[in-house]
Amino acid sequence: MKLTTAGESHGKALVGIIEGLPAGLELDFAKIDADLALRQSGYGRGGRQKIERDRIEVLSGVRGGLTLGSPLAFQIVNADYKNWQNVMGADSCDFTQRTLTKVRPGHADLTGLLKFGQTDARNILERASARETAVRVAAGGIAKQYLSALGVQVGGYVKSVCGIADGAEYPFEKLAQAKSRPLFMLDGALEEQAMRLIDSLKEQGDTAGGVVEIRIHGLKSGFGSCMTYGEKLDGRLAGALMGVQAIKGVEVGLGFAAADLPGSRVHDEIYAQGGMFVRRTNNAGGIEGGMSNGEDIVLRAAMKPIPTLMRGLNTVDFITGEPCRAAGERSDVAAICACEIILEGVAAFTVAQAVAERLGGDTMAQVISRYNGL
Ligand code: EPS
Repeated sequence: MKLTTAGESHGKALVGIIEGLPAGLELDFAKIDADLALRQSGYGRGGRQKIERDRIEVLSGVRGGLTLGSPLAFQIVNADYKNWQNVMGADSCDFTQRTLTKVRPGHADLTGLLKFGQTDARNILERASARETAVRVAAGGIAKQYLSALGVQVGGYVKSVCGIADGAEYPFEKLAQAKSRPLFMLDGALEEQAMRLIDSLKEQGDTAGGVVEIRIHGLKSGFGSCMTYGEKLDGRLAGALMGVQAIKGVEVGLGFAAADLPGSRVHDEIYAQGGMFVRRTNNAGGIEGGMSNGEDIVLRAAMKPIPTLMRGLNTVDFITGEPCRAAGERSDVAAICACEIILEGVAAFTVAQAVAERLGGDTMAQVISRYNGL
């Protein structure tokens, strides 16, 4: 299973193509649109989300709600394109409009300009923009439905916003409640503090990041492999999550905390119970030897603060070489809720890939029967 994405932030549309889906997977597009709406939501988002109403429009690979086994192509139209046609038009455009040369520290602007031999960071930022993640949410929504047919669920919540951290652990069933909250946090008092912090950062023209926890629930053991490094499920998930804009760190299970503890307090002891192997803790985060072990897969990812600050950071104009403040037209103060739903989708797609590699299957019925036979 493979996903290709295309599209610029203010171009006509974002596009995705998924190859390798089996035939006969029933798709509920309303659920995918619900995830797309969640990506646009959350306290601290900026003006762009008032313009867009992201929806998946399937172009090929599905008939009457059932996949055909052919490449599934889809688009998410950029409503803002009508305001940018003269700047972003593929056939003709005005290169003197909406140029960006006051390169933003922390963004792709400067390194992208140097690498691709450009003079206007518009040619870099349009693709580097996190708007591309809408495609990964839609593809992740399809992967969630593939996994759901096998009884595997994906959930998550926001654990911290700019240092305001929830140290509690929650059962998987509780995580869904986060989606109806303003910052996808599960502790109301901490969430309130985080919202006030976002308010004050907004006043100061500043931005915030945070930490998100993602869980995969109900996956049988043995997905991924200990035999080759490229097949290790933890490596693949970490790589996929790190491939999302603004992610600077990923942990599995105890993660970095495991390095500070003796082995006796880290490794999940194994017991026999009713003819089954069971563990009473899940410090490994559901992955041992690069393979799922049947426990919840627990991933945490750190999102850096958004690099477009309305107050501007010190930088240098790429063309004049003069010191200046970095560009900042409109931006999100925090996009941690978007990050949560994006990472759910990316994790779901990565697990679906591992399932498809192990089980194959031309039809969804074959995939289900092979999974049930494990
Ligand atoms: C985004 C849309 C963009 C940014 C954001 C993600 O909107 P705008 O038209 O205001 O640039 O808000 O892009 C970035 C974070 C970035 O680094 O470029 C979206 O829909 O997610």
